[in-house]
Amino acid sequence: MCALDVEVLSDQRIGRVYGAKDHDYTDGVICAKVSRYKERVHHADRLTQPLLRVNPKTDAEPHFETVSWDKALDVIVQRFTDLASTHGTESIWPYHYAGTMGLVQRDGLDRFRHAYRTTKQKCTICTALADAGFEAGHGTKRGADPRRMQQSDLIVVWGGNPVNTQVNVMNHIAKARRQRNARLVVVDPYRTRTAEKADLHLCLKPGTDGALACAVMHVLFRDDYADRAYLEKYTKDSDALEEHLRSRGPDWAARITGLSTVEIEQFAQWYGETANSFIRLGYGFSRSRNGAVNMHAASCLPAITGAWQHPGGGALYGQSSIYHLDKTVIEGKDVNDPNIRTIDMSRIGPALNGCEEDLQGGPPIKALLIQNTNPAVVAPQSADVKKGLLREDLFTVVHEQFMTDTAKLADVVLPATMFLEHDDIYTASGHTHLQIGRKLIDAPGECRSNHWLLQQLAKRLGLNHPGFELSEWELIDDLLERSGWPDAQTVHEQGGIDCAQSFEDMNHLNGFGTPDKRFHFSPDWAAIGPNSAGMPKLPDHWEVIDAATEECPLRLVAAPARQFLNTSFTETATSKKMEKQPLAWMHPDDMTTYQVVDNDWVALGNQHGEVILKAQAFTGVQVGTVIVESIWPDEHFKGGAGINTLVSADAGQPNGGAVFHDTAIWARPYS
Ligand SMILES: Nc1nc2c(c(=O)[nH]1)N[C@H]1C(S)=C(S)[C@@H](COP(=O)(O)OP(=O)(O)OC[C@H]3O[C@@H](n4cnc5c(=O)[nH]c(N)nc54)[C@H](O)[C@@H]3O)O[C@H]1N2
Ligand SMILES: Nc1nc2c(c(=O)[nH]1)N[C@H]1C(S)=C(S)[C@@H](COP(=O)(O)OP(=O)(O)OC[C@H]3O[C@@H](n4cnc5c(=O)[nH]c(N)nc54)[C@H](O)[C@@H]3O)O[C@H]1N2
Ligand SMILES: [Mo]
Repeated sequence: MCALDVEVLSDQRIGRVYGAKDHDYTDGVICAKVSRYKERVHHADRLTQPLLRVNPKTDAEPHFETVSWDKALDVIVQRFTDLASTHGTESIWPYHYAGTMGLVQRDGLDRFRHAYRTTKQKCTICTALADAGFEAGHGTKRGADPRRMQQSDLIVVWGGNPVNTQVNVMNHIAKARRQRNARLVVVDPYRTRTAEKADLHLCLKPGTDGALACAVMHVLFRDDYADRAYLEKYTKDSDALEEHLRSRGPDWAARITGLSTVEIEQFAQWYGETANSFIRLGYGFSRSRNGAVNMHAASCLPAITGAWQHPGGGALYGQSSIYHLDKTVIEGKDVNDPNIRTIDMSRIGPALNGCEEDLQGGPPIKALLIQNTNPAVVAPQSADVKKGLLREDLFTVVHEQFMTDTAKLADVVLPATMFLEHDDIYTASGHTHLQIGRKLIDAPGECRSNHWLLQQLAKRLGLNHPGFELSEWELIDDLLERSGWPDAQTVHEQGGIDCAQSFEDMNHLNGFGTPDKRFHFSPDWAAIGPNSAGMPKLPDHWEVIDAATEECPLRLVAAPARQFLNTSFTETATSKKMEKQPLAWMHPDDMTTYQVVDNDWVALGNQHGEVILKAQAFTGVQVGTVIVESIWPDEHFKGGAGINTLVSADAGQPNGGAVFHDTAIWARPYS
C-alpha cells in the first residue's frame, strides 16, 4: 500500500511509477517490481475479452472462444440458477483474496456471497496465524508507528524479509543506522538479503522461534533487564512467566533452534540494554503449525523490558485496527446469515475433493467464482487444488488480468481492470494511512472492474442490496461517512488520511486492547479460535511442527521472491529475467548427504507429491533446511508441479492459517 506518483501519458497509457515523495512513510521509495508496473498494465498478454472454454479441462492445452459480456453473463447465470435449484446456493463458492487490496474491489465478493446465500470463505491464507498470535497478548492489531523506527537504537526484523517483501522498512532502518548507529538483528532461517545487512543474524531452524523468544526472556529476567514497575502496571501473569522460563534458558533453546548460546546471549543482552528497541514482526515465522504460539512468544519481549514506553520502542506487526471502518455496505454484513456454511480458503484442495470435514454435511462445491487470487498455484496442496479444478462437474469462473494457472482451468474467464483503471480506497497494515486511488486511465478492450461484474450478476440473479446500486465512488463515500471520516472528495484531495493515533495509544500506554487492558503472557487461546486443543498456556516451544523424519529428513521454507508479488509479476519479462528460474537452495553438506549436485536437477518430495527444480549450493542455512523462493507458475518447474504441491493444507491453530514454511521433505538427484 505504498503511496505512488504515477506518470499519466494519455487516457490509455501510464509512464513511470514512483514512490510518493510527500508521503512520510513511502518517502519516495518503492520496490523495483512496482516501479515497473507499466510493464504489467500495458502487457501484450493481458486478458481483454470474456472467454468460454471449448475443450475438456483434462486436455493439456486449454482452448477458449471469445464471447460478448452478455453471452458470458448468461452462461454464468444459467449455470448458477440450475445449481441453486438442484444443489442449493451453498454449492456455489465465491472465492477471493487480495490481488487488489482495495476495499471495494476486493471485498465486494463478500456482499455477493451474503446476498446470494452461497458458501462463505474463512480468510486464512495470509494473516490468520499471525493475527491470532499477536492478538493473544495485545487484544488488538496495532503497534508502534513505523516512522518511529528512525528513533530506535535496536531494530529486530523477526521472521520477515523486508528487502524482498516491504522495502520501505529498509529505508527507515537505514535512517536509524545512519543517524544513530542503530543495530539491526534479523531472525530468519536463511541468510536473506535483509539478513546480509544485519549486525547479528540468528539463523535458526524454522518453527523454533518460541524457544528463542523464551531463552531471551529468561535472560531478561535473569540479568535484571525486566522492568518490574512496567510489568506490574501493564501486564498479567508475569510471575508465572518468570517461573516457567527458569527451565528455558539459552542451553535449552540452543538445542531446539540450532543456534549457539553465544548468539542467543548476545541478542538478549543487546535487547535488554536497549530501552527503545523496535521489533518488526513479519508474517513468515507465523506460517507454521505452531506459528500463533511463536508470534505470541516473540511479541512478549517489549512487554518485559517496557520498551513500549520509549519513542522508537515497542513492536509492530500490523495496524489494521486504527481505521475503524464500518464495512456494512461493502461487505453486505447486514444480510450475512450465520447459519450458512463457511469454508476455510486454505483448504480449497481437500474441499474441492469432497473432504467431509470441510464440507460440514453441506452440498459438494459445484461452482467457483474467483476474483483476485490464483489458488491453483498459491494455495497449499496444490496438486489437490488442481485435481479439484479438473473435475468436469465443477463450473469455474475466473475474473482475471492474465491467463493464470487457475484461469487455464476455468470454464469462463472474464477480463479484469487493474488498480489504475478503477476507483478504490485502501487501508495499510505496515503504515498508518487511509488512501484513495482514483481511476487514472481507461482499461484495455472489454476489461471490467470486480464491482461492475458483481453488479451485473446481482441484477440478473435478482439480488437486492444497496451495495449493488452504488457506484464505486459512492461506496467509498458511504464507507467514509459511516465511519466518521471526511467525505471521499476531501480525503482524495488531501492525499489520504494519516490515521495514526497518539504515541500513548499506538504504544499501548493507555492500556492494551484486552478486556483488562493488560498484556497477556498467558493467552486465552480458546477465545481466539475454535481449535485451541493442546496449545501451551505460556510462551514455549510447541512441538507440533512437521518435524524431520528418517523418510523426510529436510525442512522446506517456501519464501516469497523479490521480483514477484505472490504470482503477480510472474508474467512480466523483467521480473522473470531477474528471478531466472525456481531454485532449491541447499546446504553443501546436505547436497553431499543426498547426492544432489550443484546446479543440477533435484527432486523434492513428501506424501503430497514431488517437485523438480535446479539445486543451488547455499551456506546461508543450517544443515537440514532447504529454501525455495517463489511463487513461480507451474510451467517453470520440470514436470509442471509447483512448490505448493509439497505444502500441507493442515490448518494452523487456534483459528486456521496456511503453514507454508512448515514442511518436511526428502531430496534426491533427478535425472
Ligand atoms: N517481493 C514480494 N513482496 C511481497 C510478497 C511477495 O510475494 N513478493 N508478498 C506480499 C504478501 S501477500 C505478504 S503477506 C508479505 C509477507 O511478508 P513477510 O512479513 O516478509 O512474510 P514472509 O514473506 O512470509 O516471510 C518470509 C520470511 O520469513 C522467514 N521464515 C520462514 N519460516 C520462519 C520461521 O520459522 N522463523 C523465522 N524467524 N522466520 C521464518 C523466511 O525465511 C522469509 O525470509 O509480503 C508482501 N510482499
Ligand atoms: N509457497 C508459498 N505460497 C504462498 C505464500 C508464500 O509465502 N509461500 N504466501 C501466501 C500469501 S501470504 C498470500 S497473501 C497468497 C496470495 O496469493 P494470491 O492472492 O493468489 O496472489 P497472486 O498470486 O498475486 O494473485 C492475485 C491475482 O489477482 C489478480 N488481480 C489483481 N487485481 C485484481 C482485480 O482488481 N480484479 C481481479 N479480478 N483480479 C485482480 C492478479 O492478476 C493475480 O493473478 O499466497 C500465499 N501462498
Ligand atoms: Mo499475504
